[in-house]
Amino acid sequence: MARERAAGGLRAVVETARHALRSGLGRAVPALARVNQVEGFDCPGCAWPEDPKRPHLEFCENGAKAVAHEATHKRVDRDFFSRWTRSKLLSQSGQWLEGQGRLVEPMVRRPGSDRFEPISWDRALARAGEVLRSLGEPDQAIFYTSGRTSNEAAFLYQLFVRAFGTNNLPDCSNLCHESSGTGLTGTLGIGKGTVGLDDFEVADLVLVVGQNPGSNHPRMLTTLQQAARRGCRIVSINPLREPGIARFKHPKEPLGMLGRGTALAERFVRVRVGGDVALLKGVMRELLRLDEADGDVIDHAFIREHTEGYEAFRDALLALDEDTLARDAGVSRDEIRELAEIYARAERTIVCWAMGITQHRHGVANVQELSNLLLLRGNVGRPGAGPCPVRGHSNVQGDRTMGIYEKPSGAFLDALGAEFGFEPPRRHGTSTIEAVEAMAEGRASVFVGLGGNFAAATPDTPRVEEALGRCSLAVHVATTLNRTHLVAGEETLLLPCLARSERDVRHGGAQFVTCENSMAVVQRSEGRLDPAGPELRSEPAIVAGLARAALPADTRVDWEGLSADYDRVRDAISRVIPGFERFNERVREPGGFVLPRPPRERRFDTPSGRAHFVVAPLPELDVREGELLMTTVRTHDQFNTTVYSLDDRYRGIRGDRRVVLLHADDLRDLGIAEGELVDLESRFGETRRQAPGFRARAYDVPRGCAVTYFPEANPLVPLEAFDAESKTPAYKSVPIRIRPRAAGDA
Ligand SMILES: Nc1nc2c(c(=O)[nH]1)N[C@H]1C(S)=C(S)[C@@H](COP(=O)(O)OP(=O)(O)OC[C@H]3O[C@@H](n4cnc5c(=O)[nH]c(N)nc54)[C@H](O)[C@@H]3O)O[C@H]1N2
Ligand SMILES: Nc1nc2c(c(=O)[nH]1)N[C@H]1C(S)=C(S)[C@@H](COP(=O)(O)OP(=O)(O)OC[C@H]3O[C@@H](n4cnc5c(=O)[nH]c(N)nc54)[C@H](O)[C@@H]3O)O[C@H]1N2
Ligand SMILES: [Mo]
Repeated sequence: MARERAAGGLRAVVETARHALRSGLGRAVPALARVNQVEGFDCPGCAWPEDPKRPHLEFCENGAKAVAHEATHKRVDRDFFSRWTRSKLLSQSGQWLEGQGRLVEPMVRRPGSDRFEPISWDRALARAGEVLRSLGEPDQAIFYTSGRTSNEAAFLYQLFVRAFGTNNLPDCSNLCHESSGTGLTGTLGIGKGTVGLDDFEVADLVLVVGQNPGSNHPRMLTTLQQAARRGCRIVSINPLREPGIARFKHPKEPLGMLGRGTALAERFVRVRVGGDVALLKGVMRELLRLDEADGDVIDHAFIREHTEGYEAFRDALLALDEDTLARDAGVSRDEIRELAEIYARAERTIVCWAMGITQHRHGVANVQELSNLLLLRGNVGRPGAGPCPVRGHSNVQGDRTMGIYEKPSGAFLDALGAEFGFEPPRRHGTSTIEAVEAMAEGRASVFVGLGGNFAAATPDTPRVEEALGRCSLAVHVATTLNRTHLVAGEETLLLPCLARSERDVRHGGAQFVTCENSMAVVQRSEGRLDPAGPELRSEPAIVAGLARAALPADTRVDWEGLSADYDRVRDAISRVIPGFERFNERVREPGGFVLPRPPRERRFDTPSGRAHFVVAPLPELDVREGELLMTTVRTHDQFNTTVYSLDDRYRGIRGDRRVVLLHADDLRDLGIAEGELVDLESRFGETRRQAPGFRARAYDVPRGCAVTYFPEANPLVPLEAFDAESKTPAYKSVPIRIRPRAAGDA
C-alpha cells in the first residue's frame, strides 16, 4: 500500500465527508460549520490553537471526525442494553463499542448482575453518594479526569473532590505531558509552553521533536506551512519519517488540492527510539565547540543574567564521548554536527514536542535537555523563540490550571479553602499509575471517571482491568461506551453527559463553557446542536449532583446555584486562580484572553528567580541481545482509544491495527517473513508480558526499533516502567522480543 506524499489535500476532504456520512450527515454538517468559530464550540479534537486571523479555515479532517463521532445518530439506550449483556459486550472490540453511538440515559449494573438497567438520575446520584459516604477514608475513592472536560466542570469537580476530603485526582495528563510539566517547572519555573501563534510568524527554525502533527495536530500544519513559505526551516526529530510532516496541501486553498503541496520538514533526523537525550547532548556539545571556534553561538550574556547551573552543565557535557553519544542516538556524528549548525545559525528557534519525548523512563530528562538547548542560545523570552509542548486533549491544559492535580500547591488550596469556607486536604493524592496500585491493593474501592477510557489508556491492560474490577463501585460520566465501563466495579453507574457540540440550557439560561488551548489562550465554547437525548445532563450539572449526594448538607458551597449559571463558577474561579481576574468579562471578548507566562518576560518562578541548566543523566536503555525497543504510536484514524477505522492512511498501512513495524533487515535477521503472524513478549527486569497475534510488517524504522499501535500494544507496557519524577508511563520505550507464532496457534 502506497504511503501518502503530502498531508491534507483532496483526500482529507474526501475522508472528512465520508466520516460525516457514516455518522449521519444531518447532525454532523451543521456541527462542522461551528467548530472553532467565535460563536461556536471549541473543537473536541486536539489542543492546537485556532488562528484568530483565519477563523473560517480552522477545522481539519481529524477534528471533523471527533465532531462527527459525537454527532452520530446511533444510540446506546435501554433497548440496546436489553439485547447486550455485559459478558456479550466484553467480547466486542473497543472500536465496536464506540461505534454503537451515544449513551442517552443513566444505567446501573448491580453487583452480581450481567445486565445494565435503566435508573433515574435521582436514584443514580443518591446511590453514588451513599457509597462514597460509607467509605472509611475519602482516600479510598479515585476521581479520574480526561482532558475534554471544560474549565467550569473541572473546577467544580476538584472542588467536590477536595470538599469530600481527598486529592486523588489523577488525569490523562499523568499519561501524557506530565514529563513536560515536571521538567519545565524545574528549569523555567512554569509547567506549560511559553510561545504563541504569533511567534511562529517570526521564528526562523522550528524543531518538531517526537510529534506527528499531520495526524494528531493537523491545524498545526497550516501554521508550519505559513512559516515554511516565509523561509523558516523545519526539522523533524523522530525515528519515523512521518509523511504527514513532509509535505502539506491546504484543503481550503484554491490551489491547495492540486500540485505537490508545500514542503514542510526539510530534514528528518532519524533518532533511534529513546535516543533523544544522547542526540541533544551531542548537539549541545557541538555547540560548545562552535562557540569556541567562532564565538557568538552560546548566548553568554543571557546565561549570566538569567540562568544558573551553566558551568556544571558545560563541564558534564564536555566529559562525554561523542562517539558514544552518536551511537546511543542512532545517528552519525555528521548528522549531529549538521543539526548543531542549523540551530547555531537560527536567530529564533521554537522547539515543539509531544509524546515521543514525554513517554519514556527518561521523559523529564528529555524535556530538560530541550530546555537546556533553548537556554544555550537565549531562545526563551523573546519573539519567535521558546518551548512549545503541544498538548493532546482539547482542554487538558485547562483542567490542570483549574486544579485537576494530585499534588496541588499550598497557595492554590489556601485560595480554594478561603473562597468556599473549608479546609482542603493537604496530603498528596494518587497519580494515574498510583491509582492503579491503590485499586490493585484494595486501598481504593470506588472509581469515578469524568470522561476517558482508563482501562484502555493505561499501561498493562490485564492488570489494570483486574484492579478496576476489584472496586465495589465505578461511576462513569461519559458520552460513548468503552471498555472501562464494562470492566470497572462490582456495581457500575453510567451517567450520560452532553458533548462539547451540544446546546447546554440550565435554569440560568443557555450556557457556555471555556477551554484553555496549548498556548494558554482561554476561550468560550458554546454547543449548538440539539442534545442527543432529553435525559442528558451537562458535566457541571452531574458533578454538582454527585457533590450534593456525597457531601454533608451543611457545606457552604451553593452547588445548585453554581451549576445553574456558569457565570457564578467563573466568578469563583476569578477569585481562586491567578490570571483569571475579570474572567466573565474578558472571556466574552472575541478571541478570549491569554494567561500570563512570566518566562516570556524572562521572569522565572524558580527558587533563585533564574532559569536552570540541568545535568540530566544519559539514560541506560535496557535492551538485551535479541531484543528490540518498541514504541507505541497513534494511527491517522483514531482519537486515543476511540478507533475510527483500521487504516493508517499517511503511513500506508490499511485494514489492520494489530501490526508490528520493523526494519526489513531486522525482519530478515529474525527469520520472519513480511506479513507473518508473530507473538510479542516484553520484558521489565526479569518479568515478561505477552501479546499474541501481531502481523510483522517491514517499514522504514531505524534498526533495533519496533513500532506498534496504542492501545493494542498496551498489555506489553509494564505498569512499573515510568519516569521516576513525573510518573509518566514509558509507552515509548519497551524492550520486546518477537517470535513466530508457535505451530498450531491460529
Ligand atoms: N487525530 C488525533 N489527534 C490527537 C490524538 C489522537 O489520538 N488522534 N491524541 C491527542 C493526544 S491526547 C495527544 S497527547 C497528542 C499526541 O500526539 P503525538 O505525540 O504526535 O502522538 P503519538 O502518535 O503518540 O507519537 C508521536 C511521535 O513520536 C514519535 N516517537 C516515538 N518514539 C520516539 C522517540 O523515542 N523519540 C522521538 N524523537 N520520537 C519518537 C513517533 O514516531 C510519532 O511520530 O495528540 C492529540 N491529538
Ligand atoms: N500505549 C500508549 N498508551 C497511551 C498513549 C500512547 O501514546 N501510547 N497516550 C496516552 C495519552 S497521551 C493520553 S492523553 C491517554 C488518553 O486517555 P483518556 O483520556 O482516558 O482516553 P480517551 O480515549 O481520550 O477517552 C475516550 C472516552 O472519553 C469519553 N468522552 C469523549 N468525549 C467526552 C466528553 O465530552 N465528556 C465526557 N465525560 N466523556 C467524553 C468517551 O466515553 C470515550 O470513550 O492515553 C494514554 N495512553
Ligand atoms: Mo495525551
